[in-house]
Amino acid sequence: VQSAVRILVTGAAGQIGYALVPMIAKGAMLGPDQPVILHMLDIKPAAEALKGVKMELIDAAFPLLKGMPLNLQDCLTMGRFLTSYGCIIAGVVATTDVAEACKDVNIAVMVGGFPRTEGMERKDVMSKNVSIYKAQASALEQHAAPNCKVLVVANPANSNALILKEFAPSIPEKNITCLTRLDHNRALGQISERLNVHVGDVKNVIIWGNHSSTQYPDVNHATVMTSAGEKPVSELVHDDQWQLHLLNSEFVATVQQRGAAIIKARKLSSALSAASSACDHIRDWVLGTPQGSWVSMGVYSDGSYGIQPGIIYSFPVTCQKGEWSIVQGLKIDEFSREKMDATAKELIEEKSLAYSCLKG
Ligand code: NAX
Repeated sequence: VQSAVRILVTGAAGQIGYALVPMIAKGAMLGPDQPVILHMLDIKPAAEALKGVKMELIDAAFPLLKGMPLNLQDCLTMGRFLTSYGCIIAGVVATTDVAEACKDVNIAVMVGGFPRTEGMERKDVMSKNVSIYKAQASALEQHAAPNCKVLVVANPANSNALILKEFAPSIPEKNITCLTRLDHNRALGQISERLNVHVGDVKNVIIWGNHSSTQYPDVNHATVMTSAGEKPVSELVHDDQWQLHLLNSEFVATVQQRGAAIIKARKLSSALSAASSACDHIRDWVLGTPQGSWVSMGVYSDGSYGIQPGIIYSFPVTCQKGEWSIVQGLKIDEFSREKMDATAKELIEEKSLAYSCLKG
């Protein structure tokens, strides 16, 4: 048996958490053979709901959560379960204590946050989340395993990740990322639907910038595998009613507004697709992207493509041996340049808002 990986999910009693933890336990994040110890954190008012999630995880009898003999200290911290063989095993920590939740975690998926409710100003939401992410950064800094990989899902995702980076200086900046993979997957899904091709045959869309409505979903480099070989999406849409110019208008707007469309239809925000994308993000980061394809991740800008360093910006990346690298040398046309700069500008503004919230 491989040694277990500890995965923290914050906001685990929420709707994304509820969809995410079973996916992790079934192997969607790290593969079907990797045992995991799930650390689930939520706040005190959600403690009962969190307990319920833990009960369901036990009831689902997921093999990856079980069968791991641990040392006595682990068992005492995490509660005890008896296997049919009578040995002590443990696989789930459910807690409202942030230090306990962060203890020795190898991967942290930060879903918990303060939601924007009706009538709330942007600054108020930012202020609430900045303080949550400052506190959780310190807890990860003190208690997580060295080289812990962090994925921030909670909004404003890019700025929350930036605050986390600032207040967890011992975690390498390359280890702190935010989720734009849902937007990436939405773009793949749109192309697949519109061109009537298998989504697995579409690749290399890009989400540039912020996980907000200023994001720029870019299909200029996207391709589809056809019976005649790999074809650029732009070439294929010529033969379709979905005209090329729509790629720069309707397609961009559909992807940017997809979250709002889900809320309108479901009366709740995206949960299963967000959870599944979080698994995709970590899986590709840890296990690598397939040869010739890239994915979108919110990462700390190093100045690539003229994007100001010091913000967390979504770029196309490839991953190998647990490290991401920004895909270099892509041709950027004038239209794209404008969109990429507009979303960077929004992130720079968000950064100064976040810092003004920190000062109080
Ligand atoms: P829910 O409100 O259902 O769940 C959030 C959970 O976080 C709740 O259980 C709450 O008690 C908990 N929480 C609040 N403060 C906490 C803290 N300090 N520590 C630990 N837990 C805390 O929201 P849900 O629909 O699950 O969405 C979670 C977050 O993901 C939201 O911020 C949402 O905006 C964001 N999203 C981000 C996406 C992305 O692609 N980056 C897409 C989906 C989603 O909208």
